[in-house]
Amino acid sequence: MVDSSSQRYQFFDQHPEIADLRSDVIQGLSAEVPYISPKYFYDEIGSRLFEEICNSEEYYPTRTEVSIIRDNIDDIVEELGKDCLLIEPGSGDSYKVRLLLDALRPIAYLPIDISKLYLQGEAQKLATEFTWLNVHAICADFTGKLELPYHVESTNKVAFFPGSTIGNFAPEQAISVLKEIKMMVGEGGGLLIGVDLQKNSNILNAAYNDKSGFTEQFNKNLLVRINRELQANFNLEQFQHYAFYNEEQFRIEMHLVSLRDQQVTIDDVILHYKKDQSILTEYSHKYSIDGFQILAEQAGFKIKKSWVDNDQLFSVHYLVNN
Ligand code: AVI
Repeated sequence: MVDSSSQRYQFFDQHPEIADLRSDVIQGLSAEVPYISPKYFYDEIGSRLFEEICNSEEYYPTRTEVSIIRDNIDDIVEELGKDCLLIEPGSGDSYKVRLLLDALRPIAYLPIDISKLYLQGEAQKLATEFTWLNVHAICADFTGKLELPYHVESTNKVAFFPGSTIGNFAPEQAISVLKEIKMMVGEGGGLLIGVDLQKNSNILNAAYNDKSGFTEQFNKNLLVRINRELQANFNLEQFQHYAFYNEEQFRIEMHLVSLRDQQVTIDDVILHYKKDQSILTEYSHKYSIDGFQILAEQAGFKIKKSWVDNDQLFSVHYLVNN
């Protein structure tokens, strides 16, 4: 294991504000259109279920993005330029960055994640695995202000934002997230980003309704988590996973639908649900290549290059700030 005092591994704690699950959930569930923020999917069980989703036959985004990066790695490296400072907001398990590291040889890799222990574990693993790599982990919330812990003048900064996580933000919010990343990489910096594409709704509906039921469990795990952490009494049998592609809005919508009139308590708060009333849990926006390029331009980026797979399922773009 790499020692945290060694030069190659450094850890910077920006002490992100940890959201208050209780007040967020009660506020969301009491709204006119009840919702739970998708950021609460990712407790330990949810993160494991998400991995299962990514490996499922129906969920094409992960394997397609990986194959786009593998098939175009030389081209990608040429665009990004060797010796960059590679920054990954919301780095999670850092699985995809492994595809880039050997070819790109960045001067340092800066994973940013809100989950301190998970980030430390993953960052130390990478520093052990890639014996030449400087890993400077930053504990911060990437949806807030993004500030690097030190100043690098001479190197180009490149952010890596894979997985179409940008799709989980409504377009106006997505522009704000892109703007924040643009400020962080600064003049001359860039962003390598994965974006899921609009396509036949059968493929999309299947991807969010896998036969093994991982997405259903992932969705319902929100209620399991709320029951456990907030002493609530959601009956999992009385809520149904419902995910569909909204063709007018170009987005997957995930809901939990109440199967009957019912009452749920969270601690001392009582919530009422009518039969068929839904709790919105996630949007996953899908873009056309042009549509995403316009969004990126609205955030002030220029499109340097875009790559897609042969079936046009998914896209990877390199955007620059100059
Ligand atoms: C993390 N995010 C990009 C996934 C998506 O496809 O929107 C989350 C997910 N929700 C259900 N399946 C996967």
